[in-house]
Amino acid sequence: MKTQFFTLAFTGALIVATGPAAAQQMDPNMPGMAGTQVTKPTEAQGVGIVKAIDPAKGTITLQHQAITAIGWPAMTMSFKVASPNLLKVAKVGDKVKFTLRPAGMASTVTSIIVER
Ligand SMILES: [Cu+2]
Repeated sequence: MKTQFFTLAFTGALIVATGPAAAQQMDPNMPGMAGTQVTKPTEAQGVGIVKAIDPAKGTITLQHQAITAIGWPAMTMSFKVASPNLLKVAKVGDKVKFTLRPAGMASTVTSIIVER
């Protein structure tokens, strides 16, 4: 597509097309979608560093920055993942963007994008 034609003519108006909407694609394997119609956000975006990956438990430990959408401070914690495949996306030490389904300490990570 040639939609970025003449972008330079619009000084300072460059629009980043990879905002939150881009990260809200559903994982077709995402379980538990029924009964999640609540008013608080059903997804939140975070950024962090991978500290550990545990395929046996199906968890990833992230040192994440504050996630203001759900009122979380920065911390290091482990998350369940929506699919075991998510544990293959990143390795310890990677900086990642991730999407989570908030549920306190039982929150589930539903997508991971490695930032290189
Ligand atoms: Cu946390």
